[in-house]
Amino acid sequence: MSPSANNQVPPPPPGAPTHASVPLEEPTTPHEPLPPKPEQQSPDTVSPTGADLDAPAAAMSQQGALLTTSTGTRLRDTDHSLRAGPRGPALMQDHHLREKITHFDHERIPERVVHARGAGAHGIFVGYGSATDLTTAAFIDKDVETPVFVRFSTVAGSRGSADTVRDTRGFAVKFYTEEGNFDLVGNNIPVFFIQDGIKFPDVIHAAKPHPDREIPQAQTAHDTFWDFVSLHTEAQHHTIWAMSDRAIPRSYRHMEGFGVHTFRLVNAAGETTLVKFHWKPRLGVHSLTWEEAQLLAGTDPDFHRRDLYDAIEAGAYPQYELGIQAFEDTADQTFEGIDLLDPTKLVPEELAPVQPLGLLTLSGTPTNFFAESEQVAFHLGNLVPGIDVTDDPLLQVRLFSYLDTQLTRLGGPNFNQLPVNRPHAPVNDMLRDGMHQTAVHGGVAPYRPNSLDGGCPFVAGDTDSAFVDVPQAVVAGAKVRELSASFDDHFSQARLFWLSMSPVEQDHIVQAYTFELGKCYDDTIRERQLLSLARIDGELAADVAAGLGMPVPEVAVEVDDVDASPTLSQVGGTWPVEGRAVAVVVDSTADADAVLALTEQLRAEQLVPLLLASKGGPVWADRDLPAHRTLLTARSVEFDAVVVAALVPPASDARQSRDAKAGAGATPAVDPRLTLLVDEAFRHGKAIGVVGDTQLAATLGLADDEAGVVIGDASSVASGVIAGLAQHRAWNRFTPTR
Ligand code: HDE
Repeated sequence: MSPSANNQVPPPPPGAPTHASVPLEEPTTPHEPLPPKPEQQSPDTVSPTGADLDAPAAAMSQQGALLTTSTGTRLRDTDHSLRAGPRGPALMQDHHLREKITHFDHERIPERVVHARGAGAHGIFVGYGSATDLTTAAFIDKDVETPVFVRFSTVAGSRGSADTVRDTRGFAVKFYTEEGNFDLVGNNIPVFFIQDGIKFPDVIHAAKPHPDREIPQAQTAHDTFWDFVSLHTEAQHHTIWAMSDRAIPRSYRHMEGFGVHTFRLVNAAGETTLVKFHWKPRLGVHSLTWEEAQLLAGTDPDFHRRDLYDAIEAGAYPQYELGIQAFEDTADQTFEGIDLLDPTKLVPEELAPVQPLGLLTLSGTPTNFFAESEQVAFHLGNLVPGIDVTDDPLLQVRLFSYLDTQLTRLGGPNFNQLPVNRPHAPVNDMLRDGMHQTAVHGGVAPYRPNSLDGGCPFVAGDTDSAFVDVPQAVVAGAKVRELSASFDDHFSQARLFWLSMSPVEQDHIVQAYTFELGKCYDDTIRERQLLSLARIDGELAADVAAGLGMPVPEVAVEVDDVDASPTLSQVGGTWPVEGRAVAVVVDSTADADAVLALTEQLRAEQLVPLLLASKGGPVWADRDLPAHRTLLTARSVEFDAVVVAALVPPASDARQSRDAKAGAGATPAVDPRLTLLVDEAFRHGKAIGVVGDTQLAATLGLADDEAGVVIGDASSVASGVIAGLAQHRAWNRFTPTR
């Protein structure tokens, strides 16, 4: 029977864009994307290795026991190219050779133009539910668990540069929330060099190596940097932070993080609050000394990366509390006279305390560094409902830059499809095609409105918890290239920072300025920077000038009177010691049982004791306990504390020709590298324990009335070292100038 005979609608002719009925009016009922036409097929949904999508994660990229080509053909040989006879030329037909070499030739992608050196980790964020009156953002609701990926970084150095250089650290967090990805792309310093993002290429050009010789790497101790910051005095506040101990953190686990800019929170009633985001490390904020940082850059350039991954592997999971400083959203967007849109200004915590929102725990190291740490793409435009941006002129430019930079770095517009960037929320965008497209989109109408795909996708309504741009009034005015006068003060907060430091920290700042300017060639640049220092503090300028052998500058401008913010100082308090490394110096004469009990006591506090002996292999003949480090391979800077359980006599390589650390002196009773280790640990203010009596300790130049030195039996030494580590350093071993 023909269809018309019983009034059935005939099927559309082949080629019609849809088999669904197409309404005259724009569709009004949202629904899931339409099913494909019956004859439409897609590639099977398998992983890049042909595994089912519900297979274990490892099988997604590698499966089967045998080597294959990238298209799954098993191979019998990958060590010999196909050639015309064993001594003949390679043959062009050797596809395996060509595939292997060609892929290798393209393994590198451009490194990040800034923050190239970094390390990422996985974790979980749990909300406290403490700010639900300020924002609708669901991930901060009580007990909501959100997976995150964090990437810590330095700014100036190349991808292979050392971790411990003096620099600002990046602290970028991607929250995979149920409402979409939220990226909080911050730094470990709460203010920035410049007020307007248009200067970013300039400040980075100045900080990067000189363009002619491409030196120095990952350092600001050179003329172009100081030329820039002395000419653009808005940089002086960030610069004094960069000259402080904040710029040489002990580890990523001991750093604060800051969103820097002011953000705007929106609650369910549409009310707004201005906020600054903070991350507070549970282990406290602690730094290296400059000498440690320099030695580490050679001894272990991966020190921070190793520390992060070792700590996670040892179960000492780094934790940071997310908090906000909240301010009324007034028309002038200022708080206590501080312009909240000026990214070179902080708000002292004494004036606006940080309110905790939730806890981040880093519990996973990457499986593949490239796929995760290299390919992660942050963007502070990745916001969720309840969090919006402000008109901070630095932030506004960043909104443009991050998306743009990924196109070059990750080779096209589909970088959010890379595994580490994929949201955990359902995605229904109308972005199509492009390089490296991995989605097989259905439908024929990726535009709105449409009637062919049933109107899909619909836009969210009032009750769908969608992102709403806050209808913030824009201050009308003429188009100008200028900042408001409230951005003009470049010095008072640099002075605030200086006055907030303890005398020891002030000495470190003097030393850092003197070191950095001392490495400049140009006297005029030094002089110009001294003029800025004089506007921060006369004594600071005088001390640095003295170190440089230059006259103390006279400034006509009076220095503002400001209150200090004691919370900015790192000195004082006691902190958890998890993940700290302790060298336990041993040889076969040490009491093995006592040493084992001591290491157990340290491990119980989640410390990492490492046995250090004069040579590798088992320390005691009757126990299977190998030395973890030797006097040749170790340097004091790798450890937070040292316990000497044996006075190791000079080993066979304790001679200058084998290990320059041994020096050229006459053969002493104790291995000179042990003496050096203890001397360095002492001058860096580290906790030092000696298992034995004061006479034995005196051989190493240690007395028991020294701060942070404990001498006694194994158990009291372990307790003393733990107590010393809790203060980070024996601060009163340093005699400050002031
Ligand atoms: Fe960035 N920044 N930035 N930045 N930034 C980048 O984006 C930029 C700024 C920060 O681990 C780049 O994907 C401009 C402030 C971090 O992957 C690039 C301006 C703060 C990271 C870029 C700033 C940051 C970046 C390079 C001035 C602290 C590393 C690669 C308007 C609040 C993220 C990339 C990661 C990375 C541009 C200023 C933090 C080029 C134009 C202020 C932590 O897009």
